[in-house]
Amino acid sequence: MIGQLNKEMVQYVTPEGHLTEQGRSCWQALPEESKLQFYRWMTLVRLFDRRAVLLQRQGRIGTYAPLEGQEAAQVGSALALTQADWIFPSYREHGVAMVAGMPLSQIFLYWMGRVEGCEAPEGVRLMPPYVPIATQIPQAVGAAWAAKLKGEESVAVAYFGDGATSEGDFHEGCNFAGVFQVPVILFCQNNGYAISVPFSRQSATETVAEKTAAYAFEGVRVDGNDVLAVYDAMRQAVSKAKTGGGPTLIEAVTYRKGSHTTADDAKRYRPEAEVKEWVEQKDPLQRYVRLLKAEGLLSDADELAWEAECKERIDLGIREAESATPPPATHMFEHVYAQMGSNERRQRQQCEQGGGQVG
Ligand SMILES: Cc1ncc(C[n+]2csc(CCOP(=O)(O)OP(=O)(O)O)c2C)c(N)n1
Ligand SMILES: [Mg+2]
Repeated sequence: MIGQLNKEMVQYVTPEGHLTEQGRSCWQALPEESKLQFYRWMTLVRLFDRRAVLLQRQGRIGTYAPLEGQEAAQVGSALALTQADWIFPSYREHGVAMVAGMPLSQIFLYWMGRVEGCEAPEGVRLMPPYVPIATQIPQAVGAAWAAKLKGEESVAVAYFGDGATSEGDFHEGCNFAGVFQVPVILFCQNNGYAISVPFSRQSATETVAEKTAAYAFEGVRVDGNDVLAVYDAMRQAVSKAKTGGGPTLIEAVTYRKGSHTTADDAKRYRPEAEVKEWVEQKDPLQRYVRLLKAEGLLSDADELAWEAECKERIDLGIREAESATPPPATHMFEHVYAQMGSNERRQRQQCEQGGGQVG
């Protein structure tokens, strides 16, 4: 609630896979197909992620930012959006991108360093991944303001991490969103770390959600490994924004099971017991599978069949990405400067003279 410090964490499904009281009413209102969609997307996202790490190890992609552990936060939130909504992701939001309609081949292409991986298909309102931390926040706020001025029924969502809340862009975005009451959702996946820096060294407040009290809009703290709770929090924020109720910040409390990127080693800064607890007891996919099985909606055979289908889709995505025509080397000069300096112009010329092909 506005003005209150929100430290409570909303949970609909316990780590054991049981519905809480709040969870049960949400569950009962959902059609069976939607219940299965959460599972299907989380599985596809997880298998994609594991495969991408392997491809990086084989030298077939450059660097990769793994998301395993954050599937529920991404899938639950993205499934509450429509094609009218604008998405401003960070570099770890492959799950959001997939649900939004980005083909797997293009997500692989992005991590192969290809510009084709940045351009979403027609009708998919997904920006390229933002690597400079928090820059997407004021941009999403601006897009939401534009939608409001145009009378468009859409929201803009900025996805970012806990580390981004230490940046000025976060606070400027929050301030503007609160003053102008724009239809924006600030979706923070608090995975506990900004690379090696724990949340306690980034923030004097215990939670991200409570920070919105200073900007006079609602902050909601939700169990980010609980797909149902995330979906419902996002659904409510979207509906509020579309009916003139203004911004919401959602803090999804989660954990990345692996390293920050394939260039990092998380063992050097995270206690083993902490990792073990999140991996073995709080896993978002296992928790949801337990619920589906207890409710008789999923069998072991269904699971195997869906995993096989995911594998086929991922294989196809890799084949498509790897068979894309290699770019001319001169591509490295594109999309960086509006006007190139004399050094870059000279280097580009040399590159062209050298044949301009790579790969
Ligand atoms: C403006 C800026 N400063 C520093 C970096 C280097 N950097 C890359 S990722 C990262 C940590 C971000 O942590 P968080 O926002 O929690 O997101 P997470 O990676 O945990 O998803 C930093 C500091 C950057 N990309 N941009
Ligand atoms: Mg983080």
